Amino acid sequence: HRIETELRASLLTDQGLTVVYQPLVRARDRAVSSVEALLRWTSPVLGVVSPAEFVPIAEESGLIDALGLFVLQRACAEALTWPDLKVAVNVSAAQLRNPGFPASLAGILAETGFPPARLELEITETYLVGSPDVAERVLDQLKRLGVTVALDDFGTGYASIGFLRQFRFDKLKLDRSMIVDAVDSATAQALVQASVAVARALDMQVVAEGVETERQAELMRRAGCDHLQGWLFSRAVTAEQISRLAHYLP
Ligand code: G
Ligand code: G
Ligand code: MN
Ligand code: NA
Repeated sequence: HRIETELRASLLTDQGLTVVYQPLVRARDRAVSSVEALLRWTSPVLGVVSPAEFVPIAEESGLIDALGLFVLQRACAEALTWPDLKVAVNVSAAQLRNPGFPASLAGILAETGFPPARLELEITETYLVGSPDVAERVLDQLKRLGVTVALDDFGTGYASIGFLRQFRFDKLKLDRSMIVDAVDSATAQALVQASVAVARALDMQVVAEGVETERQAELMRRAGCDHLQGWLFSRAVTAEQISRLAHYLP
């Protein structure tokens, strides 16, 4: 596969792969509360390729381990210069299924000196459904390193109340599709409120993702979401832009 060949080359030469950061804001006052790291790739041969396209190929080809560690290492190194701002990194199911992952993560934290409490791992339910008991042990292992965990893309699949109870995520990220639907569907709105109630009962913070309009933001704030993320507030920006912004944090 062309994407696989080029991605391997970019990883080997450490060229063309960058990490950008999208701010999350506190719903109450819209102060920046954390950032999500997002991978970007400009291949010298293929041009800009979206992670939506190359991450699945990396997962199938086994490149995801190296790619995932690249993002973690880069995010930890860059975020070290931003006082008190937490950084969330997406970790794919295939990456978590590698038994060496927790040790690799511990190595990156030790090498960069990044405080584990400032790192959050975003995990999708795809990882949990296959073998929930293995997943539970791995998540416990990761949490013992001092990092926090967020359940990403909630509302798109099969995650149940039982799952939320078993896995003890620190944060629940409501998928953009739920937020879009809530604007003109009372049912969708009720589902957001119910999700917030479940999260509250389990002591999880709630994030509304993909907020693009003022109307959505206000609706999500009133529904009880703690944090908002989306183009209404900011697109993903460079590490340098985040570090400049960090001077103005509360
Ligand atoms: O940032 P963007 O909308 O282009 O991302 C598209 C998809 O790729 C999203 O599902 C996002 O979670 C995923 N993605 C972006 N960066 C990373 C990454 O560093 N690791 C993994 N596993 N997925 C990522
Ligand atoms: O799967 P995950 O939630 O990690 O995906 C995050 C993706 O959502 C990123 O690729 C990011 O570019 C995208 N994103 C962030 N904010 C918005 C938004 O307001 N609208 C849309 N359509 N996408 C967004
Ligand atoms: Mn995410
Ligand atoms: Na998401």
